[in-house]
Amino acid sequence: MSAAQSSAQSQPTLSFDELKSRLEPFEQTHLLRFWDSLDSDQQSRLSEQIAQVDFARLKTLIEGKDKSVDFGELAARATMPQAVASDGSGCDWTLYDAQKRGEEALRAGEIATVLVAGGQGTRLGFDQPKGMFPVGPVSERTLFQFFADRLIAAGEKYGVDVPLYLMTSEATHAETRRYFEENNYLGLKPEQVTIFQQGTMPAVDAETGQVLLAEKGSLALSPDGHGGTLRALSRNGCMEEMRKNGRKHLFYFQVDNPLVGLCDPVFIGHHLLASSEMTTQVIRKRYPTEKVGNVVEIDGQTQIIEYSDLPDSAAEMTNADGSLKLWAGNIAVHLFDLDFLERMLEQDTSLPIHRANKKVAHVDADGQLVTPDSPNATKFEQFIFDLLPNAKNTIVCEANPAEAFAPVKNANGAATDTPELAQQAICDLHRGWLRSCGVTVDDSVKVEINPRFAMDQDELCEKLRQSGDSDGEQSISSDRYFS
Ligand code: UD2
Repeated sequence: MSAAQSSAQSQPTLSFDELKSRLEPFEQTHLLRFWDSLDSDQQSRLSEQIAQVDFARLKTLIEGKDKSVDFGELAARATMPQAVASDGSGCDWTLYDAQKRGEEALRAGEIATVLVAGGQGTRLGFDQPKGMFPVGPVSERTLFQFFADRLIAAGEKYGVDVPLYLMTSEATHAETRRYFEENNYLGLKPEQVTIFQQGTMPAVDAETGQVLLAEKGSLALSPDGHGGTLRALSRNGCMEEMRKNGRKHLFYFQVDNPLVGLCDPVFIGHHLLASSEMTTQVIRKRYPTEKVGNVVEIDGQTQIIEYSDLPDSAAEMTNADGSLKLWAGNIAVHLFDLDFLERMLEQDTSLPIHRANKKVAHVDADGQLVTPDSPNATKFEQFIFDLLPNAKNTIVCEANPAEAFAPVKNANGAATDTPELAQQAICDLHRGWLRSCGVTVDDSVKVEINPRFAMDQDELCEKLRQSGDSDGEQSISSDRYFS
């Protein structure tokens, strides 16, 4: 594993008086309420946590004095961004050109990848890091293994080791590291994988704005959202390392989508041929309130209105022909130019803050642990996609959800985004590939193709032809994993 890891840098422990004078102007001195009962380790942890909080900025957020946005109003005047369709229409070059250009960049080792995996998968009801969820319909491969296999396959195809930067949070870091270490980096080279931890933001009492204590000697901290990725990459030396190793573009994806087109040369090629600084992959939303951000154009700038910020009435707006107005759903696949990210870091471009009302356990003034059963706290998060309006020549590329999007979000039994539905989508896609190669396969048969066997339909047909397994003669009658 490369050197970068946890973000915490130890600071000298501040005295009670120093801490008090830091907190006083912001009316947060209650954080020292239990100071005298803490041992010296606990005191230094609390001191370190307090030293890392920008209380002036937090005050602005608590008071709501940062930009407040009327998303309904924005959506009403939004237009749709020009999108390159999956058949290649909507741009001045061909799919073939895009593929060649993307492959060139991959072969030249210009592409790095970043996987954001700091979330806790609460909705899925899985108590390990979500990447460890076994999603393979036949193989039971985990989500992490899906991504590793795809990177290995791309590496073999293009003759390079594509680096994986994997962002965790305090909740997922140790277990994720252990999982990679104990499983031989899932076949990747250890030096190809960098596991680093994202930053945190304190949770505050929704009524009073007071920062909550998770314990007598510890703030209630939560991950700062994937908007913290850029800061965390920089703090952990990953930006520098990428630069040193000649990387120019960063492929961003998230942990829950086994069908992600990781390192898809066509997507990379579109980005490069458009001279885009940030390119986003979208799907045509399947229903108005689908839980994906809405990619829109407002005042000439591409941006994303998150589903949770968008009133249903705006999500349901239609065009004269009855089609959905806000059709372009963000599937959290972005390609960034490293130059752009470095410029954003230099300018210290502050991403907007998004608020979420959550249940946060905390100790009260008497030192008693309170476990609320309704939301009591405000958490603050930043979103990486809010970088979009800052990027030049942004383009949006449409993908077919059946080929590129099967997120695992909710436990089986829910109506959408469950493991069962993702497994079905994987089997449907791979059955389709097999049939296109002339193989007969019944709908009831589960099939799964490891990208190390074939990355796409064309590779699969070629592979089957070589092994004499196709030409309409073969039929598959029981579940099969091609690996
Ligand atoms: C996300 C997108 C949404 C759409 C959808 C597609 C956001 C805010 N929204 O919705 O627009 O693209 O996915 O599936 O992202 N994560 C961290 N650290 C954090 C918070 C999140 O690493 O502090 C990771 C998390 O592990 C996951 C990803 O970010 O990989 C998305 O987080 P989520 O599951 O909370 O987002 P979701 O499904 O509401």
